[in-house]
Amino acid sequence: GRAGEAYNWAQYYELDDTYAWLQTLAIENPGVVTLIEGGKTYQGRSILGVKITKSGKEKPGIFLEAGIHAREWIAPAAATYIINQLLTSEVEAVKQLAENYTWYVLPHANPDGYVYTHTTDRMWRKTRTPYQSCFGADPNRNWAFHWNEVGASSNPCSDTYAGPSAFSEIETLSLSNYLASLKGKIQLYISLHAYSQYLLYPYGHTGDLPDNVADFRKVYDVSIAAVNKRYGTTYTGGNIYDAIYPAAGASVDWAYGTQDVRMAFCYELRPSSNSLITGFKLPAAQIVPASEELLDSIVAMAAEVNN
Ligand code: ING
Ligand code: ZN
Repeated sequence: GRAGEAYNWAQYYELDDTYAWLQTLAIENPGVVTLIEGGKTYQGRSILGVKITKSGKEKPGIFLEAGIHAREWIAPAAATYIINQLLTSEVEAVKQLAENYTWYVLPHANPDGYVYTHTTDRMWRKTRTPYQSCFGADPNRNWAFHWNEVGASSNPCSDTYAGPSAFSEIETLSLSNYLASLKGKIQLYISLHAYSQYLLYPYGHTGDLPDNVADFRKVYDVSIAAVNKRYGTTYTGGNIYDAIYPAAGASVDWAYGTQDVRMAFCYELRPSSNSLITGFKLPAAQIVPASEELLDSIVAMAAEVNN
């Protein structure tokens, strides 16, 4: 960030700036904000996040994972916006959201990749593990649930390389171990991506629908209605396989398929797919509106998940 300026949502930050901010939050909010390490990276970084217990007590968990794809900069920015709102909002619905749940938020599920988008290649998506003549596996194709069955590549140079095996990436392996350590505590798993303004639910590996698809559909409906309210932003979506494309080995499918979470969703944030804005380069001036409408949607989602 710019020297001397407080952390804010008018700009995109580098990894170290956000990690420093998370550390400050833990110091300034004792008993409410705890630093968590969701895992490690190939280059030895920490997947740093926060656990937020606003009421001071353990509540049903919501897990928010962002930045698994390095170039989708709006995702970590929106995740830190939500952290800040959970801690500071005076809006009754947001206060309730903070108090009624234990929150686990990881703004950067792929730190090595994110650093690389700042230093070298703005359009990098994957991890940075070396594989033959190329680098990285797609951390959203690397999870051990119907791994590499469809919609993933076995070519290490592909952007959707599934990796040499399920959980080959230390990022997904360590994060999955962290999630497994919380098994039974997480009610709702949310993964933030960009772009196209979609709200997606399992599965990615098959067009067969989850057993509780009627519940998913209800939650989906209220969530896309809520995202539209503030600025008229239109989201569409549905089950991953039919709404966008077949894609096996994603985090939401693993969470829903193996971890007994009640529901798992993926938001593909702004811009829309037919926007004139280059997809992954959402102007920083849109961080706030994109995050406000996302929070509106998550307020509605969390309320409906319990109905
Ligand atoms: N889209 C997601 C991707 O990993 C997705 C879509 C979401 C697939 C959830 C599977 C599960 O391809 C982007 N833009 O990354
Ligand atoms: Zn993505």
